[in-house]
Amino acid sequence: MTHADLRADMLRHLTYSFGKDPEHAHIRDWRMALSLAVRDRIVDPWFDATRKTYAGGHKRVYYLSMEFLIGRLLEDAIVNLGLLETARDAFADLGVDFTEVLENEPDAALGNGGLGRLAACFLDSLSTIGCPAYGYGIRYEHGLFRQSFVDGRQVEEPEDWLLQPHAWEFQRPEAAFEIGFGGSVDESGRRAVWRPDEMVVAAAYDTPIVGWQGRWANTLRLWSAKPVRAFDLESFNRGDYVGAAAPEALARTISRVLYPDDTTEQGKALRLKQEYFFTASSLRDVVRRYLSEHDDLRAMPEKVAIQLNDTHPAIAGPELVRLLHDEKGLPFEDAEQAARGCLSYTNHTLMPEALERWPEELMASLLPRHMQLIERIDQAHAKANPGRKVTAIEDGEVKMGELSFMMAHKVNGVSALHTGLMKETVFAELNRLHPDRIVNQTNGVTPRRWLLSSNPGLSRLIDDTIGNGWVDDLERLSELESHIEDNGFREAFAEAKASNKRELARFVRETEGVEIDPDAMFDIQIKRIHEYKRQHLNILETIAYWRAIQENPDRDWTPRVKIFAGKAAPGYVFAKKIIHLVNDVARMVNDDPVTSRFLKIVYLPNYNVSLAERLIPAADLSEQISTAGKEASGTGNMKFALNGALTIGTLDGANVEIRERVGAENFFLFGMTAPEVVARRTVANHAEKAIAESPELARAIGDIEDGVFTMDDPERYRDIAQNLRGADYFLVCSDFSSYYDKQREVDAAYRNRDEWNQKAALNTARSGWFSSDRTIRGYMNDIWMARSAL
Ligand code: GL2
Repeated sequence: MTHADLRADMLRHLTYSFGKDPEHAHIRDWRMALSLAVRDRIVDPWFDATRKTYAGGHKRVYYLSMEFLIGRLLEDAIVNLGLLETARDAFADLGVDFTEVLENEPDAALGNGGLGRLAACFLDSLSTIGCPAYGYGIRYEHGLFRQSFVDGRQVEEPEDWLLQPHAWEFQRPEAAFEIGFGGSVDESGRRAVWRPDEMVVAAAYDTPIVGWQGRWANTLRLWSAKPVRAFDLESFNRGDYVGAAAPEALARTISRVLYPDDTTEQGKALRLKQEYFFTASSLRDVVRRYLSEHDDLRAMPEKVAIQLNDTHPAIAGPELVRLLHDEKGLPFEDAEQAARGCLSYTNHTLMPEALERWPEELMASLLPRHMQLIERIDQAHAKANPGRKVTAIEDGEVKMGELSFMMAHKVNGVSALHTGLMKETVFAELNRLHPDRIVNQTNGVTPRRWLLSSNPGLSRLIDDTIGNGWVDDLERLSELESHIEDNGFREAFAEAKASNKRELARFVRETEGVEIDPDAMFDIQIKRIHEYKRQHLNILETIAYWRAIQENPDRDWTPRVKIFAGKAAPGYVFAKKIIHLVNDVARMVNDDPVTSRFLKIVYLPNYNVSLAERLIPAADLSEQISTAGKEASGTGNMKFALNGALTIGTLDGANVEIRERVGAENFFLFGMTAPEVVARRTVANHAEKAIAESPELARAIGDIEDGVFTMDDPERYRDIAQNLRGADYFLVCSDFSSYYDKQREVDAAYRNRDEWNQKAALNTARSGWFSSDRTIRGYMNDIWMARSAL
């Protein structure tokens, strides 16, 4: 396709799809026109993929996820179709700024963080590999809230990406299911019959997801909740206009908002409704599709693999048993076996407060038949495993992790360390009873978005050095290693980074009004705010460094810019305080005439996928400093290493594997190991002792307590200081010295810029294993028994 063809297609859409004269087109009109022109190119490969799947009788993978954090889709599609230059040229002809067009697209923020972004990377890899697959989720009207700061405090505003027409989806009025809630179970007949007393319609919206070079495209099918009857005419005629619109409002509530918290479980009825809503519609769709080609439901596992992304869709176990047993008439045992043959479950966290448990009472009132089936599944498990202690129901609650485990043929963790801990802790007994069930699949990230498209400078250099085979075979980055000795290559590598940093400095100046020096070290921590991720460890170290510079301003300090971004759950008071603290410290430090040559702090608001794409390519140092044993994997850590940042981190999650691969000498390790963390917690007054041993830490905490950063309100951070001096569950104090000292090693290392560049380039060259293509192949071989249809 030439740029003239693309331009003609855009002009046609502008005119005939949107009724706009090019003379009066806004950036948004151009963006929509380009999106439709690009989408047109995806439809044929998409249809082809569906035809091939049917014709070849291929097994299909169904990825059920409450979250798909896909971000912008236009550039991704353009890059995968190889149309980047074509589109750039088409806009040059038209005199329209292409970058502005791309940046006009709102982020689809249908996820909280790593778990949702992983699902999006998996979609890209499934299509690139040509594995027939569907992503199933919820079409939230409001994705993750928009964050801004007022006097340094986080303020949340609703996100409304669907207020404008969405270019990528196709509505499927024919694919709709009625989903019930509540009611009773009639057991008078041969089969139990559930009679719900509330019904909503699940309506499907399909987005094609095209893989690298347009060879294959899968479908992301998102469900939107609608009323069975849109409008209550009777109420309207009575003059009750609010009542007339009530059915619509009530039904729509289910797919209205994404819950903005991924680390605590609040057991809200609406959340359980959301979970059942999308799981039940997806499973009905799966069974319908299977029966359109086959008739033996017992053989379903040969053609159907269903992955549960965390326990959010865990109700899939009982629901699939219900469909096969109650509705299709299979004996319970056969239904259970067929369901288990299809289902597998990914665990993403060991933190007890994040593991879902639902009150039996709530489950029984919202899903009465499912509650009965959960009991039956649990009893069957007890019978098959005499003497077992573990149960799916305990203290009046249904434990969704245990239920998922019992109903899955495979259960996986997301990094080697996490999978090991899963076996030893949360699922210790279940692992003993089913020793082959738990497997590891270390997370990965798509190189199309996280290198090729977000870091064009570095990508070009890699292409010029080893060709472009790395894009769908990322391990080929290892071919770069032999070039690292070459001065010319190292300089070009350094220049790609420097150019990304200059671009970020411009962005920070324009959006925040803060001047940062592109020659300083860019030290970046971007992720959700949580005590276990320890942004407060980072800011304490920053305060200590600031004091050290103040005391000795004539020393030759290594200039740094500390960059933070990330949202706190609206109800997570401590996390919000951490944000406020960072902003307060930033204000003081950035204005300090003595130190500001050496140290700047920037907290960028509204962290999302697009901002990550801007920040990661410009990083020198990646902060991965969670309390060991708490971060299941991390995926940001992989994106940074791939883009040539060095990591400062603990032995947690995938950091362990990153360090193994990039080499211990190219990774700044600090802190306690997971077993040391457990032991340290038993030491009386561990925090107090750590503070007594570190004058830097004592002073930093003292500064916070004395109101150095909060002259207007010295009490503001009392509770943070108290927490640090007291329980300090996440061991910020105990890891402080090790972290502070390691940061000084980082300073020294950064001064030898050539050696640093070499280490950075080695990080890129050795990160090929962290491609989500590798992860997906692992799932296909070890869990789904699925093959590429290409
Ligand atoms: C998470 C884990 O916290 C994170 O370590 C992991 O990388 C991702 C993806 O496996 O899953 N679990 C979770 O609930 N969220 C995560 O990011 N939100």
